[in-house]
Amino acid sequence: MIREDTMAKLAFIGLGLMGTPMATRLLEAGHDVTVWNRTAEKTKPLTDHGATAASTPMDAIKGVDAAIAMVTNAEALEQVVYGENGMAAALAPGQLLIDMSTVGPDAVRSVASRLPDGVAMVDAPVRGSVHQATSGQLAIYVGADPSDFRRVEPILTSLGTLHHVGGLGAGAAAKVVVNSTLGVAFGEALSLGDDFGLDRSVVLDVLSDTPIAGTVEAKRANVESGTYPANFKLSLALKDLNLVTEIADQNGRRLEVAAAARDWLEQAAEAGAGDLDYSAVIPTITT
Ligand code: NA7
Repeated sequence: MIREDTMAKLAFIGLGLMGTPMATRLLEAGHDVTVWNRTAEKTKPLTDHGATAASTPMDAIKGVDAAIAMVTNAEALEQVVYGENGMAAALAPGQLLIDMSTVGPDAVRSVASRLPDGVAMVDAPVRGSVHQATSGQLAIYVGADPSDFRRVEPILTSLGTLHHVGGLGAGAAAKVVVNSTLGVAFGEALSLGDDFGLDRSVVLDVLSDTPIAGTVEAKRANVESGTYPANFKLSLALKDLNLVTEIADQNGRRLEVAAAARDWLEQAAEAGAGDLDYSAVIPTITT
């Protein structure tokens, strides 16, 4: 059980662009954190901050109150839970598995359905990227039973603002809904400005005063410099738009805007932009 009067003992699995600042914040909040990452070198910044590095996910979760996974996709989550030396082999009654990756509700429920008796699962994917992860300003969409929500609240609060959106899987669903708006409207607006012969900086200025202002502000430097260092990888945005179009397909629905966004992202990924920031879709649209 999580000791509400003290800090928690945690395992953090997955030290990518998001996992590294999130695990760092949990350490800074005073939690006792054991980390594991597939590429072992990435544990160094965390052990420098006082984390313990484990050699397998199974070792990482021994004796912890809760294990947090922050990995690429459903396949990676499956691997760290049920793969060789995965967490499931050592998860014990009373422990809690918190998935903060964006994998969709089906994957969350599938993982949860096979956990050992007495092990609870919560889905808690996040909106925001490296900057918000570093400053503890993520939006966290939590799918959990009320009692499990009360258990995760004191842990996740140092990472951002929690939104308890329903039972298991609801957090994952809310995140897919949020990312369905991860659109390409910005890129299309820029290309339209180009077609009209407007100056790029004028177009950026006028778009800064519209409902897509947040995106314009966050990505303006990328557009102006023509460089797209990853804050949120384009390949992950494509994964999310695939989750959107899959659920729509299952319901016999065609979401035209999401389908178009997915197609643009796929073209950019095929052109080699998968590891760049998702805003690297813009040159695919504008050229
Ligand atoms: P990154 O920076 O691409 O990091 C992905 C992490 O997932 C990284 O630690 C990877 O380990 C790990 N990973 C990927 N595949 C596997 C497998 N098969 N087994 C174990 N670990 C794996 O992504 P972000 O941090 O930006 O995003 C994480 C999630 O949040 C994602 O769902 C986003 O959509 C939202 P590596 O370092 O490559 O060895």
